[in-house]
Amino acid sequence: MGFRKLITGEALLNTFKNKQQVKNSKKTLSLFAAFMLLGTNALMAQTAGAATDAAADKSAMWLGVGYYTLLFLLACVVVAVIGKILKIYDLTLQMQGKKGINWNNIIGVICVLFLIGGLYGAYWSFAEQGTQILPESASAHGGKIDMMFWVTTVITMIVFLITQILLFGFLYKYRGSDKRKGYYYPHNNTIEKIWTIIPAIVLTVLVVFGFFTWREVTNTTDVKGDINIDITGHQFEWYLRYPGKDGKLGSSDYQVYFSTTNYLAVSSKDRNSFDDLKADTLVLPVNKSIRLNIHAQDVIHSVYLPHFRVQMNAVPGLPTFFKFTPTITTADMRNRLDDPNFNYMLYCNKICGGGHYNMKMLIMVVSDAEYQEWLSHQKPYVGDQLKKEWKLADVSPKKDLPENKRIAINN
Ligand SMILES: [Cu+2]
Repeated sequence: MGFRKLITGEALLNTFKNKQQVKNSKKTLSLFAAFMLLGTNALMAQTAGAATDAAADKSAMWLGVGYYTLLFLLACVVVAVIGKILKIYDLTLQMQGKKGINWNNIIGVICVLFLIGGLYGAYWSFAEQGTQILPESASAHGGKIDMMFWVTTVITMIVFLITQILLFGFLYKYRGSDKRKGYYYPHNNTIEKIWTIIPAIVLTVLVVFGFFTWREVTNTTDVKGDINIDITGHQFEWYLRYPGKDGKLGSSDYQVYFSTTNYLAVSSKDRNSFDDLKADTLVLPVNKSIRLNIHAQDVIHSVYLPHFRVQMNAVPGLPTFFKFTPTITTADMRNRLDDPNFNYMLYCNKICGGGHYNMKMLIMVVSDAEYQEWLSHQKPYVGDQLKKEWKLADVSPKKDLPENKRIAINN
């Protein structure tokens, strides 16, 4: 009972009038302190014991929940007690015939402090996290996407600064005072027009700017690209298929069943597929236009190459594509960033299931000569087993290289 009254703050005023209740609230506070100590000890015991089984983990979790709930309640009590102390102080001042606390001034100052703290927080996140931003774009079109990003960021930052300073500045400047009376000002058409039309124009410009940029990046009359690569998302990895010597990728067929030998459901009727190659690293020659043909076998995935400002959904049954030109080799980017361990990566950017977090692939951008060298060491997609299944023993006489002889360009 004392507990509930305490947090509502209802009893606290009486607390100072009634000795019995002072006693009660003291008891309650002591009880809280005991709980807190108990909670801390129990948590520490759990950590020290390093219990790893699930049951212990769960009980530790509930202990944590209990601990933070108590901490929150204690914080409420502290705020209520401080409030009541100030109230008593206020009343004492008034009883002595002095002016009471000017709450309007206090709240006005708190608003200004909040503004300063908030602006510092915004500055801090730019200063701290700003360094974690992606490096310069490594693709030909990436600069346009970056431009759009920066224009949007600058506009929203200007709006953020103006609105926050006006909001909290006005709260301070026009805080309650005995010297002036609030003016009832329900409506003004001019103001309504200004704050509707200006954001509408700015947003329209941003949307149109975005529309044209996206169109420029994706709508190209030459949809083929210098190199066609098939990329297929599957929970939770990516499969690659490169064109062989003919430079053409064989088509896949939705009527073909997936199997361990033909996991991309490639059509045996398309001769172009007979020399196609499989790979486990996305190796790209620099300054060549790359067309990624994007597929998915189970759920929606998303092909995301942040360093190249490329992203496109991989939708089962609906092949998509993205054409782009890498402009900076991995080695060059390592030099520019002064980071010998830097690597371009391809990620899945759709939460596609339990293994999504690890659905990634290494990308290497290399010179054309290095690319050709690497390509010559890749295994054919149509392996010996699949050749037998398709009765194609004579199609590709070149024998598969053993696994350990494949050149790892990523080292
Ligand atoms: Cu995925």
